[in-house]
Amino acid sequence: MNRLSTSELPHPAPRSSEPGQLAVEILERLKYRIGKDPKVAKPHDWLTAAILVARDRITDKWMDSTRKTYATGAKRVYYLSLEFLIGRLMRDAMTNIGLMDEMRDALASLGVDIDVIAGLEPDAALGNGGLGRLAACFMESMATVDVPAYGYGIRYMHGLFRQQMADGWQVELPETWLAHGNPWEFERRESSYEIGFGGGVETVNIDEEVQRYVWKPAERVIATAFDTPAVGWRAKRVNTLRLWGAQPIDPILLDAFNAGDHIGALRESNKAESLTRVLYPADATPSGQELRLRQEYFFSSASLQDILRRHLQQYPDFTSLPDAVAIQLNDTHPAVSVAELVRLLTDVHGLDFEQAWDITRRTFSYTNHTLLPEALESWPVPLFERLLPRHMQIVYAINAKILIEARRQKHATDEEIRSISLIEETGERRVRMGNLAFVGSHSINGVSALHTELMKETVFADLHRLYPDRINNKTNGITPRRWLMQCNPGLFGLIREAIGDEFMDNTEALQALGAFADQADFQENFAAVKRANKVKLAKLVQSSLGIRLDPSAMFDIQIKRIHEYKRQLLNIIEAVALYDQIRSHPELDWVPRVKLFAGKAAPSYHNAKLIIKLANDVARVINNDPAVRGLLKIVFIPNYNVSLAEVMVPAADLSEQISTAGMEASGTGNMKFALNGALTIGTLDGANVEMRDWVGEENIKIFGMTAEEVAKARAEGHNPRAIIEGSRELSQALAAIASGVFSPDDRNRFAGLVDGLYNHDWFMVAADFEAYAKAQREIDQLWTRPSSWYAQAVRNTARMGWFSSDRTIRQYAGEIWRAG
Ligand code: HBZ
Repeated sequence: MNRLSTSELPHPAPRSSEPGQLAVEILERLKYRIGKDPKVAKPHDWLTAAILVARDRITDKWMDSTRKTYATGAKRVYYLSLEFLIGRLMRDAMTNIGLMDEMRDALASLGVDIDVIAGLEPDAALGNGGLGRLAACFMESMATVDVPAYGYGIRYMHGLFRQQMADGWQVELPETWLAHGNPWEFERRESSYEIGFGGGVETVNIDEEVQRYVWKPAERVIATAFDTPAVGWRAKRVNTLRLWGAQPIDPILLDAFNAGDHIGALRESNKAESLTRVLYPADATPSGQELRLRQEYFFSSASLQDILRRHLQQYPDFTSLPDAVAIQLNDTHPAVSVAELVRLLTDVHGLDFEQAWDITRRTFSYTNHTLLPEALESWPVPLFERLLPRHMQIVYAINAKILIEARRQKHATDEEIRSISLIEETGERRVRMGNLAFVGSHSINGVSALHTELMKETVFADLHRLYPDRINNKTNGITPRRWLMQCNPGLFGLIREAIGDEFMDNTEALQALGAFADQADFQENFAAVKRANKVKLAKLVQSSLGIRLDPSAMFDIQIKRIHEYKRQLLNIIEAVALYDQIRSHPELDWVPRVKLFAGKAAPSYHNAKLIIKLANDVARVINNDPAVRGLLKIVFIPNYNVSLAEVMVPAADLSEQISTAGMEASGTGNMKFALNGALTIGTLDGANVEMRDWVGEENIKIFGMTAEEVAKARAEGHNPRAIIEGSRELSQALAAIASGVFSPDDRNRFAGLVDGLYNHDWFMVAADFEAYAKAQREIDQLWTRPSSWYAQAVRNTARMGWFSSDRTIRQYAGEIWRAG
């Protein structure tokens, strides 16, 4: 192969996957796109150059995919989500397009280590937690299973805050993922739409019978598209993630500027940019902020205008919309879309209300991710009316229609009418976004079997009685590319050696690994891979926190948002109890354990932040007590994000999935750990229930109250004080925490937290403690029998194939979207 020198390089460079050719292309991008000589190029420049090369290859496939969608007239799926928790894209995109090995060689030939530059790519953290990460897994799986899909969201300039620790307390710092630019995205100035806010509604008489409504917004901003390719496995298809940025109509108010008001001249500009400046960091308590509603409407309207424009390019009118288009609402955050589509179809495109409503309902479907009452979105009527006056009218019109139908056809009682109404009438009048999303959709799905059943019995009980065919289940999944192949190359290689390649295209073929579960030599190899992953995590902990971990100890990991219902507190209290036991019984054979935690708390969530401080306070005392002899270590790793999860998940021996039963809609971390050969200790909650069914109850440690028992205890009133007083271990642990053993500088710091357990214990921490501690000691016993432990671990990996998001997406496509 003759190598071209950069000086004789034709432009554009010919395409070949040969590493020498790739190296040429990298040098070409470095010179012409970044303007750097290789001699002075910084690691970041190499990263950008490598991404640009990969992006060009991807772009060819991208255009093929778009052409194919047009040519076949295939139905398009639109996934509307206020969050996409993507993480890094380089390894993902390059693996999926089959360029990873050649790129590694090409960069090496230029003296660049791909792992070093890959580590410089910032995480795109445009999401809070599970809901946003699910959207990212879905983008990859929709491309993989060949569904023509677009993700729509917001291009936040600042993603989820960076978490730092200051003396064990969480401190939030701004995140700046765009600081070095974003080589993945294409800005599309031509795809821009006007978005209005406020103002009033005028009526125009078209003729004697027909009236038209014209919304005259007081404020307007421009939404501009930024497109990022979403590459499917083996680059079968490349879809588009379209994120909206905001721009002012007048970037500078020249009159104001010329009058000397240089700050006021930027008013419009600042106002527009504030819309997309930052991701709201609350994951379970939607903030009642006006800016949040503005964000929701901004991205809903831009997305729908874009969808309608694309539709009219291919079809004469909108009667075909429900057959050509499926729009999935990711939780209620885009629910205002229901009213916006009705508005666009009636006011802008001249359809009558009945027709518009019929099209709307047949086009939308809605996914619910939570039953927590405080997390269900609703907006005060006065705010909604002021910001979106025309939408308020439409919400009333929809409500009237639904309520009349409910009374006349379904003989709904007054109480049922109150509960299904789009307007909350008790106390301050509010628009209920969950009810709006429900009535505006033909499908409403939960994200695990248990969660879906509870939806029918609780939040949507009355709507479900009226529309019994709408609620269905789609159990969540995870992409096996990121969460096995890429994050755990050791295990991936071992599996391939054992069972061949089929599982790479069909994750359920992992079943074949079950045959190896009891083989001693396979177990040894499996354990060696796990150990190597633990060594890698231990190095990270050593270098970032200066804590030395023994990789032969059991790595017991709980990583997720910090929330009372997820019960990190239960885990910490158990650690305190164990600490006490180790000190009281030094003669016993304690199993060495490292309990690792990571996760962010919503900045306004007082108790969650206190729980982080408690973890750090307890860690300091236990880790420095010589009496513990290193048998127990506690580590809280700051700034949890997707990239950190990619290191922690493969290194876990034990996965903590211990939410109060009935409260975790599904969980997806639970799936990642089990797929990577960790055993789970968990409650019968969310998808844990289905995981137990798949891996077998002998291969998962389930403990504690059921959802039914929790509901009963809450309804009948339970007595946590009696429970605590009945458990010596628990009362001693709580006494130690409450009296300041771990907080000598502020002995009362945790008194309130402990009081909450004595007085109401809403999350059943005390109620589940004994069962949890017992389950942990059984886990210790199993650990002392490595062949039994690894047999179970291998079976977990072998039996988790069903939890691939490819399966989930096939179910959405077949049963909800009727696409692909
Ligand atoms: O969605 C999570 C559920 O808690 C989890 O059980 C499930 O697996 C996952 C995917 O279905 N929910 C969230 O992550 N929710 C949010 O992040 C959220 C964000 C903003 C809000 C409310 C909730 O205003």
